[in-house]
Amino acid sequence: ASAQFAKPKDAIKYRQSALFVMGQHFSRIGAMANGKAPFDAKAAAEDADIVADMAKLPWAGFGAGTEGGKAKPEIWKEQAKFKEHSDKLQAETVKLAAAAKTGNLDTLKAAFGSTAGSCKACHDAFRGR
Ligand code: ASC
Repeated sequence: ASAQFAKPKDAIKYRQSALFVMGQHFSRIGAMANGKAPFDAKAAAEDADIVADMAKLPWAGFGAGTEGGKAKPEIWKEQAKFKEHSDKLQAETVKLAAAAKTGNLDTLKAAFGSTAGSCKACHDAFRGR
């Protein structure tokens, strides 16, 4: 997988960039879900589609020999577990995008909560500082 990148640093920058863009759009949904921003169903649906698209990308940036950044070395030692987390996130973001399309704030809140739970579970296991 790292062969897709010219240098390990590029893989690290790629995964961090995908996660950053995903986080920006996920946070906008979070602000609506938590009542810190007015609920705009159209914007939430657009944000959620971007989150679901971005959620597909970071994993290619965690190939062999790309240890570094905030990623814990455990990622490369527990690859099945890491993949479970990344698969779970992708499944949750597909549900988030569907929830956002209903235009119902309570539905969106529930999907936001379970998606955030999958972000957190992986961060707790595999993100250092
Ligand atoms: C976010 C974000 C995360 C998750 C995580 C959930 O909005 O950027 O990484 O939610 O904080 O606990």
